[in-house]
Amino acid sequence: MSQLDIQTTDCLLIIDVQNDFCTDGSLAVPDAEAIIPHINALSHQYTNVVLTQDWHPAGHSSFASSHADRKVFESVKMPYGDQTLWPDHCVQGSEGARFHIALNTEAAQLIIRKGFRRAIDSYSAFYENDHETPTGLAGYLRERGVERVICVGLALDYCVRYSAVDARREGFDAVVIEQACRGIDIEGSNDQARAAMRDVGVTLL
Ligand code: VGL
Ligand code: ZN
Repeated sequence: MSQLDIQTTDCLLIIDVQNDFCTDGSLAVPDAEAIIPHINALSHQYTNVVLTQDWHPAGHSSFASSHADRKVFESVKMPYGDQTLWPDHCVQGSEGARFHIALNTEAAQLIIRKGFRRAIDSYSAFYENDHETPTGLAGYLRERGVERVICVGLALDYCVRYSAVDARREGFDAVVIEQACRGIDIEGSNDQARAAMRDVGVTLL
């Protein structure tokens, strides 16, 4: 299946299309900009459109620079579980945190900011990385009558993956349009993400 039968009860969830995840950004995802024309074309077709924005305070605990003797992409134990350490990225108010200039943001009704608490990261648009603290998105979507979440954006293996899995956990149907996503792909993480999403009934297109 390459085309979706779009419903008014769908929500297009556009995840983290921000400068720091694009070329020359601090956590650049390979070929990230290639997805933007696809996403812009999609955003005109959906009644409900939500953007997410990774939004960290300076010195965030997910930054390798916040930990003595730790390197980027190493994993550390946090009270809420294992946490991968990242280059500083998407710092609140910075150029890197802004949406990419080519992304059409006009169709969006809501922007969910996440990762704004210093001590905890948030990959998913629904829950922080403790998998307990909600962002409020599930309630918003339910009140709006949304039944299915269509996920696109960055990065396939982190924020897209956890958002799609949590959409299923919250009882929504979930679809990931792969041509409108790109992954970081650390040690096979793209394939792990695909398997994890399929396991919980996410449709990968
Ligand atoms: C993301 C790593 C750290 C993402 C955000 O948007 O996938 N990945 N922060
Ligand atoms: Zn982040």
